[in-house]
Amino acid sequence: MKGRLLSIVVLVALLLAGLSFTAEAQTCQPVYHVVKPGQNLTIIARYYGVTVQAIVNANNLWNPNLIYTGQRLIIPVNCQPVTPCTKIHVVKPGEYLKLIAARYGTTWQAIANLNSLSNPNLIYSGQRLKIPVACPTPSPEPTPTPTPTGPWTGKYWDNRFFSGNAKFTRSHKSVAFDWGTTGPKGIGGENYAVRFTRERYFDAGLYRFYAKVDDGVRVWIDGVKIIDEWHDSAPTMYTADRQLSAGKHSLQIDYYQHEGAAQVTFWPERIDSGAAWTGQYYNNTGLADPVVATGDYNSIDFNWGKNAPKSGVSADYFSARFTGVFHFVGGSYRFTATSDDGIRIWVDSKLIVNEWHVTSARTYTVDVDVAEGDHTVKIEYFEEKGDAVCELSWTQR
Ligand SMILES: [Ca+2]
Ligand SMILES: [Ca+2]
Ligand SMILES: [Ca+2]
Repeated sequence: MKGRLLSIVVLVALLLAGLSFTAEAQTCQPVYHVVKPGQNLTIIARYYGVTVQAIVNANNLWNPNLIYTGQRLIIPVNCQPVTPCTKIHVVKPGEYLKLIAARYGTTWQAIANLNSLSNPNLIYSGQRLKIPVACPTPSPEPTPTPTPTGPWTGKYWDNRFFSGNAKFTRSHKSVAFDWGTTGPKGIGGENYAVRFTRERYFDAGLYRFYAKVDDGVRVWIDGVKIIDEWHDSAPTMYTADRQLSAGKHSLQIDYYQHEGAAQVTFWPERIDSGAAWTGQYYNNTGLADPVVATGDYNSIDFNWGKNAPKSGVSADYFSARFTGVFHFVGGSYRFTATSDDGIRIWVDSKLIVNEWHVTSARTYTVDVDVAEGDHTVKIEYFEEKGDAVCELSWTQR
């Protein structure tokens, strides 16, 4: 009789343990969201990783565009039944279930249940028991360190207010984006903000900073705000002029897109009289010393005809070298050169035009990818006789 009673108690205990375990395993708390000002269903759905339709269904919303601040929404988050995690314990001599349970911070009933022990008092040395343990929280996917591909750091928020943490960070060669209505990858086409930062060297001089955006933009140099156009807008160009000392300066561009199309392009340009090009002339066609004249120019746009380019230089059988450092925002550029007679052009160490021969005036066109940054452009030119022409220009494609 006593033995039977004990069996019943044990059985009830086992049943209870089983029931409570089952209940725990299935527990899935409903998630509620209280709508805050400015939030719409798209934002809320994205935040919880569910679809707008799922929220609409869960709340019987008749018009998904009509939600109000303070409204309490059920969020149908994915509710996975919890699978208990276990580890194996090998029973040692003298151990009993309660002792083992205490060691693992569980109950003997839970162990008995998990191992379908018909008699929890009957365990033996060497027996392998499954022990319910807390599941290790899955370590978050290691976020791959973005490979630095450029001097700009872009931090992207999926809201217009830089609120909360940035969704991701990317590096960029330049700030020149036309995202249209699709938006940056991983963000969507509307309601986002990007903060671009970098340091760069500037020669001393007067610079014009250009920002062409849809919608809002703010620009800082060394922490001083120089452009403040924080409003919705069709694509608009804003500029600000600043005198800079030689050295490194920090740049920050805050940008936001509300709705419709989106673009942001930023670049600086030196606008003071600091001549862009320096030139040296030689009285031979092979750039052989000595230099017989020099000149500073803002553009290479020479049509000397039958005249000499400068006093001290012959009208025929001369050569010249022009060099300048220019800032490129990065991308594909079309270089157009016209020459009578020969011309060679380099961007940094890359020879992009090599037409070192006698000719009447001819125009050469070449498309070159130029990374964002300062680049040295060098022209070598020679005139044999007759007319003399030397011109170079480029445009971003
Ligand atoms: Ca827009
Ligand atoms: Ca000539
Ligand atoms: Ca000629």
